Amino acid sequence: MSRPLVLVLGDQLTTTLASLRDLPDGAVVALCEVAAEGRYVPHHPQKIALILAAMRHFAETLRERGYRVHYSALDDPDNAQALMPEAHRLAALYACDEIRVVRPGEWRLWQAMREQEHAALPWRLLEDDRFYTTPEDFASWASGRKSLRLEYFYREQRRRSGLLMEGEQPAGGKWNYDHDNREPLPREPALPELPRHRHDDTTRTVIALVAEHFGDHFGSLEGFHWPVTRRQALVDLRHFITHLLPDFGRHQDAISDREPFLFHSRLAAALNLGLLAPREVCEAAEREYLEGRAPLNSVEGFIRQILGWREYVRGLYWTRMPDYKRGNALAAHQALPACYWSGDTELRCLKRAIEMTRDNAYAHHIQRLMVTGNFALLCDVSPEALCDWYLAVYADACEWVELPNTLGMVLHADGGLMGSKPYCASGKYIDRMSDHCRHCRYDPKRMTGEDACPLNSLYWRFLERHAEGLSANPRMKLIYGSLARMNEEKRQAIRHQADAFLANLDRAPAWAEDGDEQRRRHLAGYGEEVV
Ligand code: FAD
Ligand code: DLZ
Repeated sequence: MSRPLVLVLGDQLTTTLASLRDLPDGAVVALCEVAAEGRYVPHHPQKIALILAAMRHFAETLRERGYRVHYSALDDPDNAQALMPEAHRLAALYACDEIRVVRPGEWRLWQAMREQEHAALPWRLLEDDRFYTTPEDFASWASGRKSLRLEYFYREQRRRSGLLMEGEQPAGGKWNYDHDNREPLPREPALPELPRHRHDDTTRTVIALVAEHFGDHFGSLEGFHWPVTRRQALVDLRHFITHLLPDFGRHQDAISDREPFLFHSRLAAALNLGLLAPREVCEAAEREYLEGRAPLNSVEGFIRQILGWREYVRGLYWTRMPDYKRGNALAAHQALPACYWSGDTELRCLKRAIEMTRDNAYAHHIQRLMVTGNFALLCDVSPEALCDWYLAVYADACEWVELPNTLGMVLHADGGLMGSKPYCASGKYIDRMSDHCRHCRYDPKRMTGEDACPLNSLYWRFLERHAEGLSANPRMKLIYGSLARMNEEKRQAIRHQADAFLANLDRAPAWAEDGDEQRRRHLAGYGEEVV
């Protein structure tokens, strides 16, 4: 009989995980804290603390259920400090004859593990069945289609899952209620207190450990409030469903200068680590509609994010990697602005999104897409630099979901595979959807001059720069019509304004330059040249 070492990764904390089923006697389950995973991008300390605290609590749960568990703590003297070497060390220690692991959330690890499938100590890779779809399901949906738009995938998902379906028809007669979901916020939105989770000894120890080892990374540990056990994650789910879901839809696109979370669920981290299952979250939301406690526009909008977007980006990731990561359709090559690490900018919207990110390891979707994302798009930030930032700074960041959102949705660097047009916006958009401009030194109505919002001139510069590739796009016809009607004098003034802003923009040094070995291996994993 075989004696497997079952490696459970930091984002696989689910008791029904495929690799934990039907284990032979003598199997050893290993969870490994390793420095390499904390450093290959400079993860936010709250993200690292969340993962390590959740791993330690999960190991306890497994022990209580009778599994034989080996836990490699970060400060164990024998720890090899990288996932695969540590798994090999433990396999030798327990005389295991294979290593089993569920498909990891990053192509770099999956590829490295696949290369070991026929090694003397073979790695057996199992499919991750915690999603509604497997990469294989996505590939067969995508096969032969000209367009891979979310909307069609989502309808198929609704039919397959039966969620919000009335026989063959979508509940309420429409698939999508986004039209009702664009309300700005009232001046004083009534938001309930967030659940605060008690920090037990395990969590406190981890927070101190992270402060010691990763305290130099961007981000504060102070406001750590993430759920680190399934029980705590269920408290957050219940809080969202009861207090926030009814208003989730109508304020989904709003941005506040003061409130970081608004009516968003903050459940992505718990979902991505495996503390919650997408099915239970979607079904809990559906129940609120069926029992008359939440309106359809909110429930449909929320379910679409999980059943639609989350599954869709994962399908894209696994069927398009590793080429996907090399996409740079708009030929953007600039470094990240330094303010992404410091928050030091006079653009109020950008400053607040970065400060909220620093304090909470969180920003909601519209801040990611339309504030930090839009600014980076307009400043020609390279996909690599921007993706590394997003992967580092959010508690929920995992490459399978981060990369398509950043490279595809924000930067349009996949050439329009994911979105039919770039989400570029001027100051007018921020003014309409937020209260930032009231607190900003710039005027969103002005295009040029000292007080003009930089987003305005950058926006038109972006459109001019990409006219050849974008002006024929039917969804951009209107805006290119406006550009064509602008006289040359005005266009030139806007160009000067934008160029002057960009010339003075402080750019951060690429952190690959520090020679960090993990980072070099990470790049090498994607076939990039390492110099
Ligand atoms: P809610 O607004 O409450 O949404 C509910 C759930 O739907 C989320 O918890 C999440 O699981 C899912 N969801 C919503 N939007 C998306 C989306 N576009 N793609 C996939 N799932 C979605 N999400 C991550 O989970 N990890 C990431 O690394 C990540 N990186 C992103 C990077 C960029 C540039 C952008 C624009 C979006 C990114 N997203 C990512 C998607 C989305 O912004 C986050 O899922 C969301 O903000 C998390 O907050 P929440 O749980 O309060 O979400
Ligand atoms: C993100 C992360 C961090 C910071 N640390 C660990 C760790 O010490 N051990 C571990 O198993 N996983 C960690 N992770 C999550 C992994 O990076 C993640 O499992 C892979 O990137 C694949 O998704």
